[in-house]
Amino acid sequence: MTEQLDLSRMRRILVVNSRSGPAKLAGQVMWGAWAVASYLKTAVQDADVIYLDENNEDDFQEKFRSAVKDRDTVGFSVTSMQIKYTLPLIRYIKEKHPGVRVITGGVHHILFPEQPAGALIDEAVPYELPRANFLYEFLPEKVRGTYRRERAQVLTGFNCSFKCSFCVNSVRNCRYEPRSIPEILADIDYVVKEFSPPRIYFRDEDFFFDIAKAKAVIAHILEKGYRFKWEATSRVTNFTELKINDALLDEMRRAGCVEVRFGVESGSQKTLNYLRKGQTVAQIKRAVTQCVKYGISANCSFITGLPGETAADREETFRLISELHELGPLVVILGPQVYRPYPGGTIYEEVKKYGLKFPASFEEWENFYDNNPTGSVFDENPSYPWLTAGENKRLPRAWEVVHYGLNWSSSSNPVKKLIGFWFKHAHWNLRWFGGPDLALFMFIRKKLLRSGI
Ligand code: B12
Ligand code: SF4
Repeated sequence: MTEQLDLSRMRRILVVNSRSGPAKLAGQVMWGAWAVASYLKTAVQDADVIYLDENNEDDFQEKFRSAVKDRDTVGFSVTSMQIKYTLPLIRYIKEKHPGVRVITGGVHHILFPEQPAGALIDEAVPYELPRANFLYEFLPEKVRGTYRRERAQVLTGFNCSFKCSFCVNSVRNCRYEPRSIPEILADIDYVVKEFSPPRIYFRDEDFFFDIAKAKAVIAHILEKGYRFKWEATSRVTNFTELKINDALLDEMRRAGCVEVRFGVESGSQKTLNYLRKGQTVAQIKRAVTQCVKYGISANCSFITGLPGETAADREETFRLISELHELGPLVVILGPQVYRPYPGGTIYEEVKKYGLKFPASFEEWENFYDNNPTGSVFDENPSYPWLTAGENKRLPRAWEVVHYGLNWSSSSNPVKKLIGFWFKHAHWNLRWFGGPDLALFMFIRKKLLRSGI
């Protein structure tokens, strides 16, 4: 297989990123599709490239139908959850404009290179395209608004060198690839000048993996006197004397760092080893404590409901959550989310042995997530064979108790604090992930969120 896309037959190109679920992810940056549009615009001679992201367009269908009319090639970026929304667009092209060449690429094909793409697709690309600079002309207006009002994003690195057993990166068999420092600094300068964002998220699987790059970014922010706040993701193992030591933490704080995100995952060393996280509970505690010492928020995400995880392992996770929460309001807990067997990682192979069936061709994925909770951010009603009926029912409620109990109990808003106090003492401390009060609260909460309150 040659890992090179034939660019000679394309010039008038449309790059499409469909939605991935009933709700659009408005304001989110779709890096894969943006990377593809930027690359094709740079690499194809005299290219005329249109970029459409359904998440960020109000009248997407009309725009899509109008754009496709005079294109020679349409490229779709697809994760598995997008297939349901991508296939109808492809069918429309094949019906109305059969001469247009349809190419699909993205994470789904990288994860399932052997699966037949079907007759509707002219070429399925199971590898990464080379990456050019991200061209801001393709950034949708809705995303620009988010950059101005809330938070901009700057991509500082691709992929990851670790091989955690639940993570897609272990399947991609990739290595960490930092973007070059001049490219990153130029991006920061551009974003500041163009959007004056109050906050920047440095998107990277591990911003501090390449510590020279992280230090260059921090020095640049200080030197330029930029006032934006920023956040980044780190492995807890970076918090050592040689990497993120006290001196660097002090600089990070002075440079506006307000949040570090950690994939803590579990408080059980046995589970951490099973996940091949390459981190210890002691390292987790040290990293979070160090952030708090320097006034930086530590966002800690957790996972539960894994095959082989016992009640005792789970209790160790719950105890670690409590212990970190007690470090104060700078500690924010995300989850514990119930493990979702997205394709990828060695655990995915393991769960298939429990009898979970996954589609065998591109088109079979179309309706796979309709009655399957694994596609949603928080699983509402899983029925995993490795969990008991009670666990399947209660564990998905744990994050609600943690968020509206522990996190809200640290809030400065008196109403949230009161609600937090209730769920912390009446539910979390008793490990009670259910009850009519929680159901009623979540019902009201969802209604309010839907109406934008
Ligand atoms: C950042 C990120 C996000 C961001 C941005 C997503 C995006 N589409 O760019 C946000 C927060 C919005 C997000 C949301 C979601 N994400 Co996400 N996300 C990631 C993450 C961590 C990195 C992706 C990234 O930015 N890579 C950098 C870009 C440049 O690389 P790339 O996307 O792979 O694109 C390259 C190639 O794939 C190829 N390519 C891509 N598109 C195309 C198209 C054509 C035509 C061609 C030829 C080539 C090609 O060339 C590109 C350049 O080299 C990955 C994990 C990972 N390491 O992949 C998960 C991941 C992609 N996300 C995942 C999921 C499940 C989701 C959500 C469904 C979560 C949810 N329930 O809401 C949504 C849906 C996203 C969507 N596409 O609509 C899964 C997808 C699993 C799967 N089977 O497909 C992943 C793999 C994580 C995981 N392990 O579960 N995500
Ligand atoms: S979970 Fe984090 S550290 Fe592990 S492979 Fe994935 S991105 Fe890398």
